[in-house]
Amino acid sequence: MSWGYDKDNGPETWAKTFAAARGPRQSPVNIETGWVTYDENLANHPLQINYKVEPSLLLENPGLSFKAHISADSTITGGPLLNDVFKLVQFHFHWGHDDKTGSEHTVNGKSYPCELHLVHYNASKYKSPAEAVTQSDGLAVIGVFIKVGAEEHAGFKVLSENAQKVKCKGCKCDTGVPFNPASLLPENTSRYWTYEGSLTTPPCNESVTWILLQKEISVSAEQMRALRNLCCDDCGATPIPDNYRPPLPLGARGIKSSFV
Ligand code: BO1
Ligand code: ZN
Repeated sequence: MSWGYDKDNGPETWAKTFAAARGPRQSPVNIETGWVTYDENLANHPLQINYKVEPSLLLENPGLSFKAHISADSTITGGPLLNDVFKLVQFHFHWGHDDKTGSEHTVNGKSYPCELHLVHYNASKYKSPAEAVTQSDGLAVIGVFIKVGAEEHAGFKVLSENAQKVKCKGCKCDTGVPFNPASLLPENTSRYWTYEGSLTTPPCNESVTWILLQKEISVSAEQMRALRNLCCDDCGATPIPDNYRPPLPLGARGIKSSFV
């Protein structure tokens, strides 16, 4: 049986098959804001996000998520990444069947309905994402919390309007529509939390510098429904289940903030 989010193959079972999932720096975690320490180095050497327009947005339904492939030279550097340049490879979402749960990280125990992950690899040190994923400083993921509100999100529109084209597991689609991943970021990216963690899905490698933006974005209920309509089978009969891993212990780790 392959891993998933059901009782018999869900997050509680992953550690049996994937050794890394038993490790000391697993993700996600709960961000207890009272225990976070401000790091002035993060403010003095700001995170720089240099995203480019994708000439044609490529979407995929891998079965348990909704993913976009990146071909443009979009990068981030600075902040906790110091002078290493990390290249954007893909972004994807985690969500719940209703608005009560869905995010992987939580803030003071609070879940958001959805969480966006922009996945980058350390191109200063490694030749490919495949090489980087086994290294402790190999990946950096920007997490954006998503809430559901009255207003439509302009940047999310291309995604929600094209999601139906990859309704079933295994579907890929070249939308032919230009898309800038920066359109999914909140206005303010200077306030974030950061810590050393892992992939939140198997094989759960402990290779991720996490950057969680404090400011969330808001999508409409209809836009959120477009994600919930995606299916985890090849005939479009079964909706993708809640696809978030619950928070793991922080252990000996600390979480730093770029803001007071
Ligand atoms: S996440 O952002 O922590 N949810 C996450 C989870 C799994 C992956 C990436 C991010 N998987 C890895 C694959 C690699 C691939 C890389 C970039 O994604 O294990 O094979 O190169 O797409
Ligand atoms: Zn993810």
